[in-house]
Amino acid sequence: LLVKSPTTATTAPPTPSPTLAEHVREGLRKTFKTLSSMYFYDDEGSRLFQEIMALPEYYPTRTEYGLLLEHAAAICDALRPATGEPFYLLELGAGDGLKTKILLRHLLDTGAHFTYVPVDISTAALDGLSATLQAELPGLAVEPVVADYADALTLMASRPGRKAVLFLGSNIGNFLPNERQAFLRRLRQPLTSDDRLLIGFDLQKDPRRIRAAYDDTQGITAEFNLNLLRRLNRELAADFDLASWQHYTDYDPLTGAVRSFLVSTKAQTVHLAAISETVEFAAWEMIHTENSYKFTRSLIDALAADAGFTMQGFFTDAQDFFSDVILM
Ligand code: AVI
Repeated sequence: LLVKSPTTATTAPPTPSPTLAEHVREGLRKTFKTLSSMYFYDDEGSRLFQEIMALPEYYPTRTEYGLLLEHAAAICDALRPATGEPFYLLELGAGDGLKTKILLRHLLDTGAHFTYVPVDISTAALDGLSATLQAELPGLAVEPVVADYADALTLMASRPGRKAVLFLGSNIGNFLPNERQAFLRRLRQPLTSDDRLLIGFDLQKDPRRIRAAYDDTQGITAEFNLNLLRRLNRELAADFDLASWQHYTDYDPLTGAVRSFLVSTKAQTVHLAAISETVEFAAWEMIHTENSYKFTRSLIDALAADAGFTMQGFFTDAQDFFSDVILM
């Protein structure tokens, strides 16, 4: 079992982790204020995201689940070596493993020899996943790696055998275009022409359907967004009054981006004691908190080519809502 010690630790205020403090200070000093969506996922945020994935409006998760079920055989054939030799199935971002289990089960049922390597920066996420997998798929070999994605890939590159890398969900959509490009190029570096990469991309569709997925009627996505302010109150000793903030989201078909904001409903001053910052907000001023890009086939082709990948397979659901793409 290969388990590195966790790289992040949550500490009580007023000793914030330097990255959160630095990012928040920088983001709230900008002319158009920003906070990074990577800070959504504290315990409460991760719980809310689980709720989002089950919402009627949030189609990506259940669509990808259905498409993996439908195309499991073809996807697994593309991921495993044709010769039947052992390989590594790496997954970037552990999640709850619900979608991954479709592929794991299919591979086990068809006699594949492989080790599943879930990669995450959260030890807790990996521990939870490993425990479920051990109970549900006792025959599975699991080697969790607590690391940054690129580091994990570099680490595994020294092992012999194919590396089939999964990046499911539409996590790629949360990067800005230049970050996305850099991320894919970096992933490509440690991989060889024998390796494979499976990435999930949410596709452009009826703009109203996309918008609704990020502004559900039960207000769970709003809670998820507002939870970021709760986190700053707790971890940076801030005094955001949640009653004067609202969730706002919009889809821009020109760029394919859903953008989410936190809106200050009145002029107000916020103090962040742990980083000695005082921030003024005008009435209806916004903090940009998230981008969720939606793609087209031609955008995906261009992105793959730019990073030095060849498209080996393009799988979608019957409605063309979502795609899982195999790159090599
Ligand atoms: C994690 N990520 C792919 C989600 C998305 O769809 O961009 C996060 C999310 N934000 C609001 N709803 C879901």
